[in-house]
Amino acid sequence: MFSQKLKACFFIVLIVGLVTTCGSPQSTQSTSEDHDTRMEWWREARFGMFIHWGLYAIPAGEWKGTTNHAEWIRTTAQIPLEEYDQFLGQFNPVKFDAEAWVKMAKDAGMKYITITSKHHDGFALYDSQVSDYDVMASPFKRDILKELAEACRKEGIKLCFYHSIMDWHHPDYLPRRNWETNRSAEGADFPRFVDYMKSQLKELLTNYGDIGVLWFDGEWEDTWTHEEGLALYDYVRSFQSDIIINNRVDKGRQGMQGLTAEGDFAGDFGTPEQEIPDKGLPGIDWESCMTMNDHWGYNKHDDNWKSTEDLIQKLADIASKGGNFLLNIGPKADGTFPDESVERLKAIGNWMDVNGESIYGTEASPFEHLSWGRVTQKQSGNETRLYLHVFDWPADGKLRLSGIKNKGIRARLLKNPEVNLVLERHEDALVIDLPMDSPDPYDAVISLEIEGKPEVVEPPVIAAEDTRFVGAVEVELTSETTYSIRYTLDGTTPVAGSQLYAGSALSIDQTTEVQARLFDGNTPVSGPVSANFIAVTTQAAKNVSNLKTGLNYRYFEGDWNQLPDFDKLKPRKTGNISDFDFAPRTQEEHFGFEYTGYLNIPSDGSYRFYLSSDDGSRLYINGELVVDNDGLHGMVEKEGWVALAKGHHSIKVTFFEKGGGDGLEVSWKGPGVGKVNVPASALFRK
Ligand code: FHN
Repeated sequence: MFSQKLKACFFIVLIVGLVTTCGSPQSTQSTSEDHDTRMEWWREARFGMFIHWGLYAIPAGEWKGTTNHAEWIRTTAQIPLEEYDQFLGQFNPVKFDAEAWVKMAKDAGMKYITITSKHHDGFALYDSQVSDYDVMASPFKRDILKELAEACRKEGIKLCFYHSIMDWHHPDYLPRRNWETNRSAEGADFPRFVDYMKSQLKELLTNYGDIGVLWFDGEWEDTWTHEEGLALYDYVRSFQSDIIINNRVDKGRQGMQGLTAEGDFAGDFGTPEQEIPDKGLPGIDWESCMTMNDHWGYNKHDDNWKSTEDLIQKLADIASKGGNFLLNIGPKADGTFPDESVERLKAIGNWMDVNGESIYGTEASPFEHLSWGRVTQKQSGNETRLYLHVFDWPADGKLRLSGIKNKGIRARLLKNPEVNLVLERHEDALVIDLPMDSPDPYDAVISLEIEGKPEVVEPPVIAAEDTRFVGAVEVELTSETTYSIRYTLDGTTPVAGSQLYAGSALSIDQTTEVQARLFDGNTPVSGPVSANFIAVTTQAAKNVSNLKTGLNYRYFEGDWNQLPDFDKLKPRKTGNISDFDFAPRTQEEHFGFEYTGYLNIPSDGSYRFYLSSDDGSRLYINGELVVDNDGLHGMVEKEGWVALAKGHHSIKVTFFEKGGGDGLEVSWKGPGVGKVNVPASALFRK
């Protein structure tokens, strides 16, 4: 009847998403047993501190009046090497206290610290015998990593190193920055750079004791190859066989979502950056790294701090998907942590003091989705302890854990563990009576012990082309189980007497809330799932004629941190182009485009549009903003929708690139059209 490994997913199937296929992020030599053994402490830890610190803390994000820089400042402000090296003579963090740093991490509940031994600027935070671009060449003259290693050993915290492959200082590193026109690459020898990098890694792996993780970065440039990545992985492990290495040692990382592509790519875990995977990926180790504000390195102007609530809920969300959370601190030039970081670390530590067991050593939730929060779990003998992370406290004091078949044994608040809460079964759910007020403003955790391993029955899936429709929409109800599906169209919860789904799609022609639920005969065995379908009317097509193929474009150059108002700028170039292409650009960074024209819509319907860009972009239809993907970021996708009548509609796409990678993809999905890039054949101009 029900196979535990088969679970219907609780979501509306709107598009056939790209399923991230992950290679087994293994080493080139290790077996899965070796991998599991090495990962044990890391999987137990779940929570670590990232530290981005170096010469860039001195300008603190500001350069000649621009204030949105950080650890990339040498590139984003295009500072010539000799000018940047002035910071070497100024680096003197007299308030640096390794013990205090490690205590703050430990008190926050963090089990490891990953610090930049060398970031892209090439400056080494330790005493390197193979470089004079290190902390010993600064007025500080103390081996920061040595002091941290001592303090970590004393406090039982794992010390880990972030090491950048990309190096903007070493003469042998290639490529040069494209704006460094006066810094010749004459004589540069990349293999000699690789030897230098390996010499520094040997220093880091032989002079600072056991290192937990080598966290590589800066692997994306073409000079670094898959073959080098495989070799570097084995090289590092030749010094410390138990060390863990992230997937940025090689070339398998898939952008900012960070997981490892299919193939023989080296790396022990995936590295989503500034984001959290939609759901856990069984058997895949991954760690989300995030800033507390918007910068990795210290920026004195950046006040966009994530709240303590947000950070604690992110920690719970990540753990509920089986991942680790690497939360960043960008220390100031004097060696202290920003006050706002200290404040958040303390608050997180207070929460971890009570609830740490719901994070450490837990595994991903057996539930696909819960409206009130997240779940983590730990097996203990033939029982399971489920940790219910309640973000939204139920107004009626009744917490429902739907679709669970197991017998409930005991429920207690971690904040008040000596009190057993009333635990009852009601139909498909275990229901826990809670006090009227939540004991924690951010995430109150309930420990629920159940018999055996979790047996969960996910609700049916409500599948449709879109939740908005013109005319009518076909809605299918599916489940991977063989339970029967009952549904309602009036927003009420399905009961034994509700309509039985006969297997053919429901045709909905007005705004309707559909609810569906699984039944074993007359007994509900899953919770309900609901979806709102909204009837919309189309925007009329434009009355245009004599159109030509392609788009008009205006090309701009400038240094922006968000999309500028291009109407207030003078374009460097204008013309027409077949589609959203960067061909007219004359430089790799600091440029922008505005594309305008008409989009030919094949049939009346509700259309979703998607923008994937690095950096920011926006899409307008008939003058209305439909997708807003503005900002400084990697290739991130945003979407929007609009109902359009068959015919031509005006389209405008704006884009800017600041620095680093760049890209722009404009795609759409509509009646009978799966998600595809907008074809040039649909683009027209006057
Ligand atoms: O370019 C770096 C950036 O400075 C920072 O170190 C982040 C943290 O993972 N990694 C790279 C951007 O993806």
